[in-house]
Amino acid sequence: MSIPETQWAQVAEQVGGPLVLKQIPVPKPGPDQILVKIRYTGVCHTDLHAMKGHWPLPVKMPLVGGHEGAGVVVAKGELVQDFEIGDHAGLKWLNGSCGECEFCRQSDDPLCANAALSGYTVDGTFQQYAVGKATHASKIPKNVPLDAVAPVLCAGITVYKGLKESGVRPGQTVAIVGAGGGLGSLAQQYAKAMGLRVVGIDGGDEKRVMCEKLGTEAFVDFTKSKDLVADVKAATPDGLGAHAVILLAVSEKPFQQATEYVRSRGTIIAIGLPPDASLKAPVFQTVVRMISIKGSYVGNRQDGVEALDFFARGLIKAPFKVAPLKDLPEIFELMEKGQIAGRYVLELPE
Ligand code: 8ID
Ligand code: ZN
Repeated sequence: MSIPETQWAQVAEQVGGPLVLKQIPVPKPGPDQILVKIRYTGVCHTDLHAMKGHWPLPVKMPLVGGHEGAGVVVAKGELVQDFEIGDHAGLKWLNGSCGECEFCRQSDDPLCANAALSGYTVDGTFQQYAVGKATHASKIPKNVPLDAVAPVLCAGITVYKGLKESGVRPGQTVAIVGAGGGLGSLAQQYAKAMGLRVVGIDGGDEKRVMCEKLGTEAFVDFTKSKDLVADVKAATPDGLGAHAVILLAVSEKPFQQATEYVRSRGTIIAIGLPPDASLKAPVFQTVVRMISIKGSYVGNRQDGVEALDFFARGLIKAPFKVAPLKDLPEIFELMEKGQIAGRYVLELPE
């Protein structure tokens, strides 16, 4: 397989952008890394936060974003045993971790203080060739389509992990806030596959129609509802509220509101990362209704294997639109306005 010296990439030269489509060198894999020829890569709202410098975590600049990259292994370091040239592989947010700290030892590798993050602290997958640590890369079976699987590599794994962290059981109801976005569309499919009942919360008719197809039993439109709390409670089968709330929205308000419609004994899972936002909950209600509030951050390697297995078994079908790499700036604009139902997947030039 011939590997070129240079390649096309979308590069943010400085915090705030803009993005520049340009030729950059093809990276060389280190001893424990694989080089993946990326065929498709999803566009996550995290990529927009990274370029804009929204979070209190320093971002590499210049930056090649992207962390939902699916492609073919074209080179590997001498220590790599689990991948062969020609295998299909996925590069995720967690590009690598130390393997030695307490968190890595206990399979909480996303919590590793020295984790390398694709498209944030190291260059990601908005380029034709990207590297990642082999132990943290995902194996993708050859019969799995690389375009549809790309969003699973962050959005799918993250929502699957969040649903597990919530502790909900089959038959119980989960409220998914931001159901019409990238993570939200996949969350509905995972929830359905896990035997859960879904109340979807988002805005606009395009997202409502999509959510009703994906598994939402009752959709609450936050842009139209006059009493969101009452509407969400009324949408649960017995009117008592959701057993779990999965917060995927990129705005602060739902993070303040969720305690009002979660059921007593219920769990709120914060996943969305709106800039400068706080979680707020009334102490009295939280105590006497025994509400749990937790954060959930991507997934560990086993969560990745499980989430991909749901997909490979045909249980996860979420809509996505394919666009060329050059369209990333326009996709970011749509994303900022909340105008994307589901996920965009970029196709890399051959
Ligand atoms: O590991 C993690 N915790 C993790 C992993 C991946 C992504 C966290 N994230 C974060 C992203 O950084 C981002 O902050 O999850 C958030 C959602 O990512 P996304 O799904 O890629 O974003 P999107 O496609 O833009 O969807 C967001 C949806 O939220 C809706 C929007 O309409 C959109 O459909 N939304 C908003 I903004 N305000 C809402 C509200 N008040 C709302 N939906 C309901 N109520
Ligand atoms: Zn992501």
